[in-house]
Parts: sequence; C-alpha cells; structure tokens
Amino acid sequence: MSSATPPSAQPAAAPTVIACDIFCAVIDNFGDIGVCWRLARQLASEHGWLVRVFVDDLHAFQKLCPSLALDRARQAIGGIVIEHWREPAHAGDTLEVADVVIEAFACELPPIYVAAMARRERAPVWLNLEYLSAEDWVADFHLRPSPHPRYPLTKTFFFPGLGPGTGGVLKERHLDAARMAFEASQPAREAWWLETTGRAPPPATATVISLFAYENPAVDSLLEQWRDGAEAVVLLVPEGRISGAVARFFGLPSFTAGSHAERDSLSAHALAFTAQAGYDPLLWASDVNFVRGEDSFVRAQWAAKPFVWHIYPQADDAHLPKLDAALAHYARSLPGDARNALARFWHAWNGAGKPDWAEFQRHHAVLKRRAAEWAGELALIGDLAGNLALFAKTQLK
Ligand code: TRH
Repeated sequence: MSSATPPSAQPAAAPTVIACDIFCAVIDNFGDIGVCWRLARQLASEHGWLVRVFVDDLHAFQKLCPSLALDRARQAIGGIVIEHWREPAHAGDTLEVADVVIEAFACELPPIYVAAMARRERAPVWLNLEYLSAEDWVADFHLRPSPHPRYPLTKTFFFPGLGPGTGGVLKERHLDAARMAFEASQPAREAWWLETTGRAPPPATATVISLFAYENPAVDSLLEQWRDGAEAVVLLVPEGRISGAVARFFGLPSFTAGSHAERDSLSAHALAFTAQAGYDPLLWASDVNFVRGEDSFVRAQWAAKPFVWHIYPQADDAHLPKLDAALAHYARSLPGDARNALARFWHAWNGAGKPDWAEFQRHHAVLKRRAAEWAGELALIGDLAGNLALFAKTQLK
C-alpha cells in the first residue's frame, strides 16, 4: 500500500490567477460602490485578478461608470464582470465561488453563496472590508479573524485606515504620475477648463475651490465670505446635494450642470457629475477641495492640496471622534496656529461654529506644504488593494 496522501486529502493547489467576488450593497450616495469599483479596477488592472462585482443599485453605479447598462443582469466592463445583485438571496446565475470573497461594509453575503463557500474544496479567503476610520483602535482590529458559527469558514476583518498597522487606503500605481503630468501641462489644464466649464482657466491670482458636500447650513456664510472677500474665488460645484443652496444664494431656480453665476469676488460654475476617473482632475485643478464621505476624502489626500472634509453624519454624532482622529493624523506636524485654524474650520463645516475663511486661508501656504508631506506619509502605509492582495495571497499559499 502506498503511503502517499490520497489525492482527495491533498490541499488544493494555490490558484494561478486569483478570482475575486466583491459584494456591495449601496446604502446611499456613491461611496459604497465608489470604493468597491475603485478596488475592483485596481485588483484587475494592477494584480491581474479576475474580478466580479455584485451590486444591488445599478443607478448609483452608473453615475460613476456611465457605460453601465441598467437593464442587464450581467455585463463586463474593462474585464470586470458586474452582476446585478437583485435580491439578498441572489448570488449570480452560476454559483462559482471565487478564491477571494470580499463582503463590503458588512453587507451580508447571500446565504446560498456562503453555503457554497463551505462546500468548496479549498475554502475561499473571506474578507469583510470595513468603512475607513482614522481612529487608533482600527489597527488592533485589522485582520482579526472571526470563525463562522456553523461552517468551517473564517471571515477576516479588513480595516482601511490612515495609520500604521491598518489596511491603508486605495491608491492606484499611476496616480501620482497622472497628477504631476496634469499639473505640469498648461495645455492639459486649459483643455480641462474648457471642457469642464466652457471657459479658459482663471488667472493665477484667483483661488479655485471645488465643492462636493452634503447639504450644509454653513455654506451660506461661506458663500457670503467668498463674495465679499478681497481675492477672486472660482467655485466649482459638481451637481449634487449642495447645489440647491448654491442656487438659492444666487437667486436661481437651480444650479444644474452648465450653470454659471457671479457676485462680486465670487464666480461659480456648476459641473456635470463625471465618471469616477474624471473626479481627480477636478481636485488637481483646484487650490482647495471640499470633499465628503470616504472615497473623495481619500482622493483629496492624494491630490496633496489643502482640503476640508464633510464627514458622513452618523447617529449620536458617532462621526465626530472620526473627524478628530483624521485631524490628529493630518494636522500632526502643523504649527499650532495653523492646526487650530484647520480644526476650527473642519469643525465649523461639520456643524460646530461658523467657518472663518480668512483665518483658514491665512495658513494656505503652510497647509499646502503639509498636504504634500502628508500624502508622502500616507503612502508609506501601502495602498489598500496591494495590502489586501498580499494578505489574500499569503492565505492562499
Ligand atoms: O457619496 P458619498 O457621500 O459616499 C458616502 C461615504 O462613502 C460614506 O462613508 C458612506 O457611509 C455613505 O456614502 C453611504 O462620498 P464619497 O465616499 O466621497 O463617494 C463619492 C464618489 O463619487 C467618489 O468615488 C468620487 C465620485 N465622484 C465622481 O465619480 N464624479 C463626480 O463628479 C464626483 C463629484 C464624485
């Protein structure tokens, strides 16, 4: 009798090309699918993975990815398969379980899919991708395993973060080079301004501000300060939840894409919501970026410009410690007066006090230097897709 292990008892070989399923339930807005789509594209293009995205809201997705068809149960875009996740139980018409299964933001996988994971010869690497938080506890919980109560499966919690020991945040390999090429090319910037606003770039003396935010009562005061200030402000407003307030300020019925309005020092353009890749150049073209949620907050950090964060509001003000935790990282090495001005401005933009633009802008040069330095520090943590791929590969060995 041979002493060799029978074939059925041998561990399955590690896959040569990794298949990955990402499940995404859209709660609201664009961040859930925004993060999943960015991650999917990076795992496919930079790591050569075969990626499928299950998403329940194709309308939200189509805003970021205009070539998406709303009426198709399954389609492929850029080599990534997209399944319309029609109901909680639906797991695609063919139940092929991937090597790596990513459950985004605790969206709960279809039970039929989990059962199939348990039947698979080699258990998949099962990751719960959490929301980003800069709080310190995140490093302790990152990569903690959680055994399934009934199946021989383990789910691992993958925590994005801004500090060492976390999963980091998403950053494409080409991103810095693309930004620097844009910043270095006058023709590229002129073409962007013409295409985006229908006009030539403003003079270098103007401060260009991008404004992506939720409804925000502080915006009225800020619009007044920009209108009455000594320096010219050019405001770029992607169509969205803050547009109504901008329209009211200018006495317009709406502020839809293509609208333009001026009052004294303030000149404002309403922009069409672009495909996801088109959002970065808006940040690069601006001197100060107002961002929100999760993904645009991360992009603003890579844009290496001063920015103001409208954090996603949570019940019982649970978001406020997260705002301060992000400030603690980002503002760490700023001189005291600039750090206080930044914190006061971020707090005011998130409901505590009145924003003081002049005080914030007084520190522009030092905030700009810090923004570039911080982008370098953040990059040292490694990018989330790379960190995730590395972890999955070590589990699949
Ligand atoms: O849309 P958001 O408010 O999403 C939020 C957050 O993710 C939050 O954490 C989550 O809990 C909540 O959704 C449910 O903000 P966020 O995360 O910045 O996502 C916006 C996406 O939209 C981002 O990927 C950038 C993209 N975008 C475009 O593609 N084109 C555009 O013109 C603009 C302005 C944004």
